Amino acid sequence: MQKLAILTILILSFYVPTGIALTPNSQADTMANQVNVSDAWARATFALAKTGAAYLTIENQSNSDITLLSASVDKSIASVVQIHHTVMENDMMAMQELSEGLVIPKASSVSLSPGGVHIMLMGLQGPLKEKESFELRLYFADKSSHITQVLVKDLRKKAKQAHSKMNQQMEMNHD
Ligand SMILES: [Cu+2]
Repeated sequence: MQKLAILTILILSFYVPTGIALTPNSQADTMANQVNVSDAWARATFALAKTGAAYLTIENQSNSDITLLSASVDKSIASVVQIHHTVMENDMMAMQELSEGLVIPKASSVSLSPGGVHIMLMGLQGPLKEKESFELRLYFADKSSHITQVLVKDLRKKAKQAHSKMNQQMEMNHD
């Protein structure tokens, strides 16, 4: 029994400092603590759409490169979330997953925008409706994460012509 008590004390003495380091108020230099995410928005979708896309700007305020590895949303929004980039393949626009993640170089910003890098929402549970919003969680290479609110905007109303061809093609590639 004495051995067990000593073991317990040993374990506790290891756990207590760790517990303090992981409190939410910690100023730990995690990647998530060193990014500023802004302008997060998603395209409103058609009623039966199975895919959607979200865009945002990530500013890396640290002096080291930061890698955005993946993202997730609640299962009530979409079943799969991937980071995609857009490439030309045989004169066609195609989307590919950035399986290694997206690097945000030190002390700079990267903007995800239509026609370029985007957060792909697959297996939409329902349409993304204008003015609604949802939480998007971004995961970085050090396993830290950051939650941002994504606002749904309807671009079809404002920029019908500019987007029509490209977005149609991008949607087709995913269906
Ligand atoms: Cu995509």
